[in-house]
Amino acid sequence: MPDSSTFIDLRSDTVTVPSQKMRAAMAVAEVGDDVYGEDPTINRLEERSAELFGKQAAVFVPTGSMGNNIAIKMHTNHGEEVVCEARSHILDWELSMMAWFSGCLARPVASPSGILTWQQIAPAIRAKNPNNAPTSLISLENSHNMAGGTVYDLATIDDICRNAHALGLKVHIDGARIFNAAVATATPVSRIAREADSVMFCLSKGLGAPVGSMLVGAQDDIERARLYRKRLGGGMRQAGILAAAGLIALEESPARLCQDHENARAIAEILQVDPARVRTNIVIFDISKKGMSTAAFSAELRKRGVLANGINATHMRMVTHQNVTREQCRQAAEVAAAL
Ligand code: TLP
Repeated sequence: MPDSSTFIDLRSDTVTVPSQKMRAAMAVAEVGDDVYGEDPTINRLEERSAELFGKQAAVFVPTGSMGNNIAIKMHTNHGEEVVCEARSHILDWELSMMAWFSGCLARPVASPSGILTWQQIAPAIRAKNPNNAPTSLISLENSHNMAGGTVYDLATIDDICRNAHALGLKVHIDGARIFNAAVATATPVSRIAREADSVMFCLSKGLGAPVGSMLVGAQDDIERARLYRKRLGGGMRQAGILAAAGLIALEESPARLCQDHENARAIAEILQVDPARVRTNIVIFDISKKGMSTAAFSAELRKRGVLANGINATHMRMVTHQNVTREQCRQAAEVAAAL
């Protein structure tokens, strides 16, 4: 077994570690009590995030999961329905928080690409009658994690938002990796987000900050979001230390995401995954012919110095990020291909 420092870690882009520049900025960050709105570094990060996304306001949250669940809460009432793709993070990976915290039911719509269209969503919207719980929110995941980092085109998002708004429904984007989507489609995040009511994005994934996500949206929504954040225990006081790294992530990291995308395509080629399907930094591959569980496959990879997880019984995932080189990605893919 290789020692832990030599593993090629492709389990997720959440494993990235902060750069020396981030650590230096963290050490000298100006801080204050953010629950009083007095942390100047957090205030700067929130203002800059709102500006970049073309929204009125933003709030710093510890995790993407918290950001998504605050968004769901602020757009819904108990007993309502949320339309989302069938493998979306808010449905499968957030511990039923939609039910537990917001009292809402997910109405999943399956799409092989992870990308929804209005034509697919419309039949899932409950007709207004005494037998149906009202639909209040549509949540889109861009890029779509479990579909392999797939991305929305603008026309599809705009169309969903226009139709949703005409029916009085809100649209949230789980943009944990929206900067990857922006790079893949050569579109500014402000344009992707233009018609949506809120966007959550993560600083702590491909952008490389150690901790933190942002929720952006309308002023009055974000004011309510601050109360929900406090209720969930997310009032983090002198967290400007974290925001300092977040500001560097926001300004500097998007420019390098194209390298992660190229590295993912290099992995895809070796594993004979159609590279056209790999638009961002995630490669998903089928090992069902191997007759081995994904847990066992992961264990075999680990013995050979590669870390990657299964996403279900038959499919493995590799995620590229700033802390793995092209050569390491190729090496990891060769190991998996040989297996
Ligand atoms: N995704 C993680 C795991 O939870 C699966 C990963 O390794 O990819 N939205 C999307 C689309 C995500 O992929 C994630 C994390 C989140 C939200 C939640 O972010 P955190 O982990 O900060 O709560």
